[in-house]
Amino acid sequence: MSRAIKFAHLSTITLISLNVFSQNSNKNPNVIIIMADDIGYGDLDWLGSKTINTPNISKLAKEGVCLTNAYATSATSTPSRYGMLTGMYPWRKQGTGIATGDAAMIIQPNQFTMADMFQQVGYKTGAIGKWHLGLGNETGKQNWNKHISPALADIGFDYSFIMAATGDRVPCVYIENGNVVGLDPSDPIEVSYTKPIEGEPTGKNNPELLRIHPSHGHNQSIVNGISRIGYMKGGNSARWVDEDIADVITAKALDFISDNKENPFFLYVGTHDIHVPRVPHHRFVGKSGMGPRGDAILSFDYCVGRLMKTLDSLGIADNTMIILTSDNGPIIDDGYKDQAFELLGNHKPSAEMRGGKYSSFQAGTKVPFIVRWPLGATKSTTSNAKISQVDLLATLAQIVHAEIPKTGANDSQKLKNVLLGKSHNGRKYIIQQNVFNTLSIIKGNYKYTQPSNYTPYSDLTRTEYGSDKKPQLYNLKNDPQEKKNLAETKKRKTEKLKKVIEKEKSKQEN
Ligand code: NG6
Ligand code: CA
Repeated sequence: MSRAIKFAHLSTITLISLNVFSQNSNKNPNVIIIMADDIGYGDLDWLGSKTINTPNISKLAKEGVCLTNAYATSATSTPSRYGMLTGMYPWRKQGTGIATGDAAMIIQPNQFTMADMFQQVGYKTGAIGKWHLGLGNETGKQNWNKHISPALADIGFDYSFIMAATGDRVPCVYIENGNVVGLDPSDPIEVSYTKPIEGEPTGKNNPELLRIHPSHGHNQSIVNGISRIGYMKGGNSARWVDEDIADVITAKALDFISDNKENPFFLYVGTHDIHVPRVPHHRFVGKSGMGPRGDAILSFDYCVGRLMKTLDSLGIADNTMIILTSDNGPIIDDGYKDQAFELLGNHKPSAEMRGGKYSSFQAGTKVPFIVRWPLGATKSTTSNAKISQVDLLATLAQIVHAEIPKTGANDSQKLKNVLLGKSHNGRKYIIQQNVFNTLSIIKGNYKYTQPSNYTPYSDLTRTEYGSDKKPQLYNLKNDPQEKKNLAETKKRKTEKLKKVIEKEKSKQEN
């Protein structure tokens, strides 16, 4: 079904006027969203850092707007990316938790996406890198040896070059426009998340074959001497080389930019850095002094620099908006023995916040957020306005003069002036979600977290998940580390914030 038919409920007049606008306007910026993986608020030198040197990101930050109170909707990847791309809170929809590598497509073709929005105003749209939002119609039923459908073309992307899920999940191959890249038909791919594949070694049974050992989980199929989550067989010529992932993703992004330099484009780049397994290219090995985790941050910075330089050399940097953020907060040990704890030194991935990836404490979802657009955004600005990644869809639509259908992106707010550093009037409140789908709300200086029976702490990830059987209320201004639960003493405030969440929850998903 063509996209125009899909969104026929946008009136014909609107569509015509939008097309005319896109043809006549040369002002609409190119938009690149760089979505880092698991990079924490304190992991980059964007607000001044003594422990990590990320010169390209520092430059981006100096030339743009640093949004210091910006949030991912969720403390893990799949829901977070779902929220950003659809403008809908992921907790409204079942099945948006951390996806397996053989998950069915989570965003439905009839759902309005950020890519649809850009297409409607004449942009070329691309998604490159980590996907983690499923492919095909049915979980576990994809035929990786044929064209996979539905895929990204069905939700608004003209071009895609992706990893199906994460670096630590099979299948460990790239998929370009629905087809596995470099596949030899005589060595077909088989994938299973339910049972081992006979005759295939695993990290559990064959640790002698491993060059990197898991610390927890990650003991199934072995690819490039690293055991992963899930089982896979075949596709040897198509398997990625972990050391090259960052360069491959960057090269594809640069090609997409060069191919589209004459027309407006929207590019979503999901880096694998700094998710596990952290195996950066040998150019970065040992360079951070913090082991693979720190080296992967340097690799990330280098790739951002290459993107920036390409925009400069093509003469399109001024009218290209780069948004750099992360899908969730940081984690130190996420399942491989890579010495991340041992070599951390004084570096503080969570900055001064409590928690990290998976957590409902602040470090779970409060992420780095930089916007650089020389022609449109204020230079060298820092803003403490509240904004969520869920707002990007409506905000970017506002900037490129696109319409959003009535049933789309309902949770996304138009915050153009906030994004561009011209106003400090952000959202009234932020709603965030931890790995157990427990919701928190931040309004004014207060933060309320729903009670839950889940574990408050994991020995394996060494992370506080923020769960508590009792409701939690913190004053983030006086107590940014969320140490003093005020729920008992400030009952009215607690009740009020609880009601705001309930009201949000009662709104329908569409
Ligand atoms: C967890 C994995 C972790 C990571 C995470 C998803 C184990 C023990 N842990 O289940 O390593 O893959 O899922 O990360 O398997 S995310 O950033 O893509 O959400
Ligand atoms: Ca992540």
